Parts: sequence; C-alpha cells; structure tokens
Amino acid sequence: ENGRLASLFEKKTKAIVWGQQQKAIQGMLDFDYVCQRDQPSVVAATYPFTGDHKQKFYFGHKEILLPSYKSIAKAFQSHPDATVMVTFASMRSVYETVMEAMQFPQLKVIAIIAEGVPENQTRKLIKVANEKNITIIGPATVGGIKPGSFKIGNTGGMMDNILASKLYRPGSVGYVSRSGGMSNEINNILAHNTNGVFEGVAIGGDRYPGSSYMDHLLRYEADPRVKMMVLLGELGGVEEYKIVRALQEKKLTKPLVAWCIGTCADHITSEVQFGHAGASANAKSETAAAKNAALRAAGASVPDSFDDFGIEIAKVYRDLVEKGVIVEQEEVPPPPVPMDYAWARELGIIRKPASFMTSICDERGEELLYAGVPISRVLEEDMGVGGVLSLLWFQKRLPDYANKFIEICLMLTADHGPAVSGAHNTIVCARAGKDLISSLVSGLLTIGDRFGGALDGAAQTFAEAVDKGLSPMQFVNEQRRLGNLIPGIGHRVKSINNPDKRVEILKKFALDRTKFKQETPLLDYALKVEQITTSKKPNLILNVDGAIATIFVDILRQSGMFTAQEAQEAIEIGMLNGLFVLGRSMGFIGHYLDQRRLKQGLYRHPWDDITYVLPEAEMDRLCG
Ligand code: Q5B
Repeated sequence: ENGRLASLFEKKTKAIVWGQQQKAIQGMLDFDYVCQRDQPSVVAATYPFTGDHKQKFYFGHKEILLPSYKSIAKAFQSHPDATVMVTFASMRSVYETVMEAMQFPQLKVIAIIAEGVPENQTRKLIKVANEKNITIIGPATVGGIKPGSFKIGNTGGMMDNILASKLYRPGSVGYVSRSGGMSNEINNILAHNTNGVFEGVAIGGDRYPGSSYMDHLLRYEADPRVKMMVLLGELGGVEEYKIVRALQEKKLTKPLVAWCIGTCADHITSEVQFGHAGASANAKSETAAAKNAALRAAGASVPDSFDDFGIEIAKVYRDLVEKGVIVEQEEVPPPPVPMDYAWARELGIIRKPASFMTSICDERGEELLYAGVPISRVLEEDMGVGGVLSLLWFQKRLPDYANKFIEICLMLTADHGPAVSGAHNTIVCARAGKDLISSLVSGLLTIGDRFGGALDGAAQTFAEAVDKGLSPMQFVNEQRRLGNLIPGIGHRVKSINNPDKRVEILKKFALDRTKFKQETPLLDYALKVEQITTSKKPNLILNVDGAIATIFVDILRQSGMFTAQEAQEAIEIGMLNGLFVLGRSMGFIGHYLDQRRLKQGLYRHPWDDITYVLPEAEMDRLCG
C-alpha cells in the first residue's frame, strides 16, 4: 500500500504523548471509551523533565496506570506498537524531540500542536518525514479526529461536544481544514447535515504545514469508507489550486464541498493578515473569492457564503443517499462515559457534602481573608498580632484593649527560662540532634495541667465557682474536700515573698479601668481566693496561667462581644491553653536555636543527680 495513501488511524492505533498533558490524555482515553475501543489509544507519555513514573488515568470506570518515560527512546523501545506521536512540546523544543522520534521506524504519524515553530525548522522536519514516509499533522493545530478510532489530543473538545457531534462512531465524510478551531464547527455542521465525520484533519495555520490538504484528500479518495469530502480552505497561499488541478485531472473524483474563508478580506482596503501565519493574500489568486471560484469551476460544490456551507453539504449528502452510495445506519447509542467530578461540579449537575468545613480563613480569592477581613485591611488598620488572633480564634474583631491584652499575654508567656519542663525538653531534644520542629513539639508536649496548661482548667473552675455562688472560702474548701489542686494557683518558685512580675503586670493592666474598659469580676474573685491560699502556703499565688485565664473569662463574659454560649464554648474548646502554647512556642524555638548556636552536644543526665531505688533482692542478685 502506498504509505502516503494509507489510513493514519484505526481502532487499534496506539500513540505516545510528549508532554505533561494529563487533561489531553484523559480526553483521548474518554474518546476511546465512548468509541468502544478495547484498548486505550495512549500507551505512554514522555517528558524529559521528570523521571520514569506511572500516571493514573480513567478508562471508562476503570483506573489505569500509564507509564511516563524520561527518554523518548525508552518510550518507543518499550512500546513498539505505538505508531503515532502527539507532541505538545513548545516551539523551542519541538524540533529536537520530533527529530529524535523520527529515528524510530515504527512511527507513522506525528501531530505537532505547538504554534510559532520556526519555519526553517518545520521545513527540515518535513524533509525528514517525507524521506521516512511519516505524516506530520501541524504545527499550530489541534490535530485531527477519526470517529470510532482515534483522536489527537484536544480535538473535538469536551465530551458533551463529542457526543453532540456524534464523533464516537464513523460517518461517511472526510474533511480537511487549516484551522483547528473551525474543525469543531465542521464537526457540528456535518453532524447536522450528514451521517457524520469519517475523519477530519486540521493541517494547521502555518505557512509550511507538515501535510497538505491534498495529502489528506488523496487518502480520503483512496479509502472506500469515505463517500464525500469537505474542504475548508482559507485565503493566502496556493494549496487550494492543487485541489483544483486534482479535480480537473480526476485524481479527486468523490464529491467535494469546499469553501475558502476570508472572503471579507476583499472588502477591506488595507492588507489583512488573518489569525494564521499563512492567512494573507499576496496576490489576487490567493484571495478566498478567487479560490472559491476556481474550485467551483473545477467541479467542487461551493456555496455562496459560509452560511450556506451546511446547506451545500446536506444537498450533496442527500444526493449520495438517494443514489444508494451512502446507506444510513441505525444509530447505536454510545456507552455513557463517567463525567469528571470537577467538570460535573462546574456544570452544576452534582453536589457532594464537603468533607471539611472552615469558618476562619479563605485563601481562594484574590486576597486572603481572615474571618472575612482582607489581610490588607488587617495591616491598614494596624490590628496587630492580637487582632489577627481575635479574627482567627474568635472570628471577631475584639476591642483594642482586648487585642492589647492578648499581645501582653503572648509577650509575658514567651519564655520563663531553660529550667521549666517544656524548655528543658526542647533543649534535650535539640542536643540529641533533632530538628527544630521535633524539638519544639517535644517541649510543647509537656504543657498540661501542671505546667502551662492550667488556663482552661482555671477558667472552668473559677467560673463555675462564681456561677454556683460559692464564696472564695467555700470554693477553696470544696476543692480541698475533692482533693483537687486549684488550677491557676501555686508556683514552684514564685510566692508572695517573691512575686511573679508577669502576674503583677497582668493585674495592673486589667485593673486599670482607663486602659481595660470593662469589669473584671472573675479576676477579683481569684485574687480573693489567692488571699486564702497564700495564707496557708506563700507559694499558692494566683499564677500566670490563673491570671490570664480569669482575665480572659472576664473578656469573654463582660466585653459585650460574646454571647453567654460563645463564652462558654470558648472555655470548653481549649482556647485559653492555646494562648500559652502560642506564646511559649517563641521561647522554645529560641531555646532550640540557642542550643544549635552554642553547638551543645548530646545531653546525658549525671548519675549523681539520680537516686537509684531498685528493689533490694534484685540489687543483691545484681551485685552478687
Ligand atoms: N498545693 C504549680 O506545686 C504546682 C495547690 C495546692 C491547692 C493548688 C502546683 C499546681 C495547679 C496547676 C497550675 C501552672 C505544680 C503553674 C506554670 C508556668 C510557669 C512555670 C514555671 C512558666 C506547684 C505543696 C502543697 C501541698 C499541695 C498544696 C499546691 N498547689 N493546694 N491548690 N493549686 N498548681 N499550674 O510547689 O498540704 O503540703 O500536701 O499543680 O496552676 O506552669 O515558671 O516554673 O511560665 O513556665 O510543687 O510559670 O501548685 O507544690 O505540689 O508540692 O504542693 O501545696 O496540696 O499541700 P509545688 P506541691 P500539702 S504556672
């Protein structure tokens, strides 16, 4: 068989796709499925910038893995049955990649999608392709489609378009156009006026297309399955005159409906360059009108305008049906192709309950929103860290004094030396060579009821006592009866004789009505509790956790910003401990960096600081 006249695509045709083109490949596989191909048309992808790996796709309902190769050679060697390459390489890399691919004798067709490929490079590619009997479709094209068999890349558009134009099963019309965009229009026209497309190729808009109108029309002429042909030419160039000659010389004998677009250019006085590189008439004969006239004179069916293109096609088609050349087949509905979730969602035909809900931050739009407030406004209004925390934790813009209080809490809890549980852990972890996050987390994990994490408990316990109407003395007695240590009371090293300056600062700020513009009944209550506990033991002071917690409950309950329910919820869901965690993270990170800076080695606790209290019998056995 003359290679030039051979069919380019059949139901078993297999292709390799160059480029990271998941969407296009999935489109090809969906087309395969709707055409009821047994096997996917794409066997592999190749892309030099990623290593060998597998990519997941759908073939109908089934998930399949397609290999992607770094090297073109490996792709072709691994898939000797691939006769087509669809390359999405850019205009910069397409030359090398196509040249390399053409070394593989299995290759019969290359579709080059890239626009702007240098003309000298295209011409060299064409020369080699001709020598090797390879058909190039493109450059600057969407490709082509053979209903029921094969689709190049994104040709034919989305699945709804493919179904509407009945591209899932072959018709009797072979068409060729330059424009990829217009090929969708032709698919639509043919679906409405004929039994559909047998094959359609868009040769691309460049001055030197890899294959010509004639190459494809001659193939259609040679293929008995094609009963009529359609040409959509355009102004510029002389390719259409080769068709005129072929009609005159009876090399093309099948009915041909033709139209060259760009007739409007004759009505424009200045020189017109249409969208395609080749679409510019440099002589009268290159105008669309001249070509249409020549085609009509040579025997093609040419309408008076593009508007009548469909009518002309229908006329020729009906004639062929009447003559029995085309026997219309009963329509068999295609198998339903599962719709992509994202696409179905975009069309608004499905809904799904979200797995996640969020109410604090939205990053999807042009500007990041914190609780609905754009971050630029956060900065313009100088809301500070306290304001940001209010938005993200409480979804509220708290009064300035409350934001200030939050910032004071963060500053005061930022660190309390290396000896406290959390800092100690962070340091030991850092000295064991662990990274920042591990060391930080190791410190944070010590925060709890005893160390730094007494805020929630203090808030709950003091608030409950007040709500129950217990006097401070009744409260202390009840806690003792229950055997509880009161959260927020007591400190290892601070006492009434050695007051905790941090607590002094917090009290001073919260009790100053010129700054802190609300009442503080819970703090007042806690201070009365402190008087009782410190009278028993001087270190049973209202500690930093207790002071922050009680003042914060006062903000929640007295600022007018929260409902009673919101205030209770804030306490119950652990917001207050969050303040200590956030503040102390600064210190723990500082300790981690400090240890790294000081190049401290592995820590081992000294034996003389450990009392070994093993059971005696065991000691005897061990010591003999
Ligand atoms: N007694 C904090 O205890 C500490 C009592 C109490 C009634 C109490 C203890 C405690 C509640 C939890 C709390 C936060 C363990 C502390 C913090 C951050 C930090 C840390 C830093 C930083 C200290 C001696 C006698 C016993 C106890 C009684 C003790 N606490 N009674 N209510 N709350 N507090 N944690 O000194 O009759 O002799 O048997 O658990 O609020 O973590 O800097 O270090 O910024 O990093 O070890 O400030 O108070 O006292 O346990 O030996 O008790 O006092 O029943 O009575 P101590 P203990 P008795 S702030």
